[in-house]
Amino acid sequence: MTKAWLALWAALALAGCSEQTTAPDAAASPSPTRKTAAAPTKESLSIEQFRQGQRDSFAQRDPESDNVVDLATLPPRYRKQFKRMDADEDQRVTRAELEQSVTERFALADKNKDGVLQPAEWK
Ligand SMILES: [Ca+2]
Ligand SMILES: [Ca+2]
Repeated sequence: MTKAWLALWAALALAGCSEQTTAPDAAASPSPTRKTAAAPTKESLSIEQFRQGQRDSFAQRDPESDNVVDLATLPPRYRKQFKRMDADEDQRVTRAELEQSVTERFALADKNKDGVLQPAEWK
């Protein structure tokens, strides 16, 4: 799961401006679906998806499930990702720090404040 996510992130980051910035809209769907926030497309991420991805990643790095990930135990390529979450810089990322970081990072990245991250927004 984590690998898949990282691969997705990497792919999207590398892809940069993808062609599919516009979602084919409504017209084709006859069902009266209630529209809330911008519907996440295949390439965009809702806060829930974003959070879930980060939680999955955290869980995989926390095999003993004590809700703490020690940066020293991480392979270097993950260390950078987790270091950004380490608000008090004690070289450990707690579950609380993860949740806080996820919320902040999503808000920062969601430039048009539609509650969804489009590929162009997380570059
Ligand atoms: Ca910490
Ligand atoms: Ca957005």
